[in-house]
Amino acid sequence: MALLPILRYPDPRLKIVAKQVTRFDDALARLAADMAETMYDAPGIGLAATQVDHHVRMLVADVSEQHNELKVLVNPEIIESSVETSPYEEGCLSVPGIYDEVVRPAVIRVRAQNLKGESFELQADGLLAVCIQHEIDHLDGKVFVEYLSELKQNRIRTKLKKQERQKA
Ligand code: K1U
Ligand code: ZN
Repeated sequence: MALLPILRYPDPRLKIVAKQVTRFDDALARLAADMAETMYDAPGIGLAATQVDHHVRMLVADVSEQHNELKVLVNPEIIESSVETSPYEEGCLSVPGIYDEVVRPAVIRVRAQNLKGESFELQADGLLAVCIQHEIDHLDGKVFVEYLSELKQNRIRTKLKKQERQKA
């Protein structure tokens, strides 16, 4: 297993729309294992393949307190969303140190495949629903800051550039 480098916003590769997975092979299983290791190490509660520069529709998530309920979703699709919405102060491993409120459907039903290519459905609410929607946005080339005002997005870009300069 390996830790993978995470792309930082506004890297243009975060805008690439990920492709459907058609091969359920050892390479896909290895990528899922590396993504899980990278997510736990960060630490985070989710990670999309896009964030580690692999443009395939796969995400990992674990919102459990014990970090022992890993979910791997291949080709995830939201098939139902509640009308009821709920706000959550989101973060993103590609936008370090920035947290802001995003309003999303409170409950979702998702259809996905596992690493063997078998289809399953799951219903999610609370943090899992937020996390899965955030990760599917990554697979569609969207970063959560795009829900914020242009003014906030400009401030975030300036702050991240400053962070990069201080690191160098
Ligand atoms: O997609 C990502 O960059 C991962 C992101 C997922 C996420 C968090 C919060 C709301 C929506 C989606 C993160 O994991 S950011 C880090 C984080 O939230 C966290 C880290 C350690 C413990 C608990 C939370
Ligand atoms: Zn993110």
